[in-house]
Amino acid sequence: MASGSARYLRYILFAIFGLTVVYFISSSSTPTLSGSTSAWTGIPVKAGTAPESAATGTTPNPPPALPPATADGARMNATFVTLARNSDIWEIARSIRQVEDRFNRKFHYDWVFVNDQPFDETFKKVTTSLVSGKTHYGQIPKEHWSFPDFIDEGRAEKVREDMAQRQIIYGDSISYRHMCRFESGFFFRQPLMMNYEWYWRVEPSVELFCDIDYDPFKYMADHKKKYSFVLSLYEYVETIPTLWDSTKKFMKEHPEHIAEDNSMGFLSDNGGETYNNCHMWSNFEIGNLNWLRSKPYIDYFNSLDRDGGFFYERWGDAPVHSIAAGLLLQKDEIHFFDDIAYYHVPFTHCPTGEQRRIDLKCHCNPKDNFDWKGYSCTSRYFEINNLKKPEGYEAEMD
Ligand SMILES: Nc1nc2c(ncn2[C@@H]2O[C@H](COP(=O)(O)OP(=O)(O)OP(=O)(O)O)[C@@H](O)[C@H]2O)c(=O)[nH]1
Ligand SMILES: [Mg+2]
Repeated sequence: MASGSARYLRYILFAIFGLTVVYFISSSSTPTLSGSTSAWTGIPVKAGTAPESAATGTTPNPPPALPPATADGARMNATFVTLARNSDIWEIARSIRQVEDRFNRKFHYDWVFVNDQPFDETFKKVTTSLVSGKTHYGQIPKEHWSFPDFIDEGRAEKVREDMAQRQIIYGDSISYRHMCRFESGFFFRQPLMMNYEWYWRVEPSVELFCDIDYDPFKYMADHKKKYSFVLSLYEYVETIPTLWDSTKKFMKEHPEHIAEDNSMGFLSDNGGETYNNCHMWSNFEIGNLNWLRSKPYIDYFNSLDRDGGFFYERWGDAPVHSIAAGLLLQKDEIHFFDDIAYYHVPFTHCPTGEQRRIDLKCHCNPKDNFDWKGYSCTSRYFEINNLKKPEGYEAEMD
């Protein structure tokens, strides 16, 4: 009896010990939201990874189910950014869904939305539900979305009337001009953007056609890239008749800002005498915000802004960003993301090469690929950078 009781006691002690071990193991793997460590990865979060406050609100999302799948688990100090109106909600919802499905559901980067008007509840509710990172909503200050005092509004109005008559696309629009000026000179200095180092611009109604299983922000940082593109083309010259004259004036005034090994060969066919109108399409961009906030870029933007072409012509942010990247950056700081397959009406970038498209699970039609067509400037990029064009490009030329 006595030895039987001792055996029972031993069983009970073993059971208590076992339960205690199980308890400690399970409680130490339960995520905790406090401290400076990522709750889901155990990886220390870099200071300034995300802004703490928003100009008009921040909506935290529930914790993601999966840890970020970057190569070494490190997260970049990066965000998506979208300029949109409340009426763009269903078009931007489609873009977000694509970006999430192809990339961000594995990475959970934040998304900053900016607007010249306050965002409404529907916009915030729907976008927050779709983005797997944190969402932030900001209103653009008046001085970044209005005529500067040095602009003659009467002259600007006459230009709009004339462009309307000549049926130049968006030629009669004031808001389109504010948009182009904002994207050229101000989006990267909004309070919500100031804590980030990298951005990925997304517009309404764009499509992504292939899986992106690595972190393009990290790729940019690791390879010392500052600006990137997927589509390039010739600008509609009627919208920028004097942009190159203004640029040449800037180059003369600020030779110290011009990079030695620049991409002038992409922008000009005669060593800089005239502009060939080639630009990288800025509705897609992954880039470095510190470069846009640097003195060379700001000096260039201020010089263009003073010359008035955002209002006296209809300068687009795409040629402005491209000329800046082409002249102020070393040519190897500009990256072509061949593996990011993309559509913005009316052009498609679909990677060349069947095996590549299969590997990336692409669903674009290779016939739609714009890269090697006559109106694309991507060949020039390959030529000035001595890059080998992918096998099979000749078959996609027309
Ligand atoms: N808040 C706000 N956003 C705008 C306004 N106009 C354009 N946008 C945004 O600015 C970006 C560029 O505008 P788009 O109308 O797409 O210009 P686009 O790409 O040259 O022309 P589309 O071929 O029509 O797409 C988009 O993200 C728009 O949602 C505006 O007046 N207010
Ligand atoms: Mg657009």
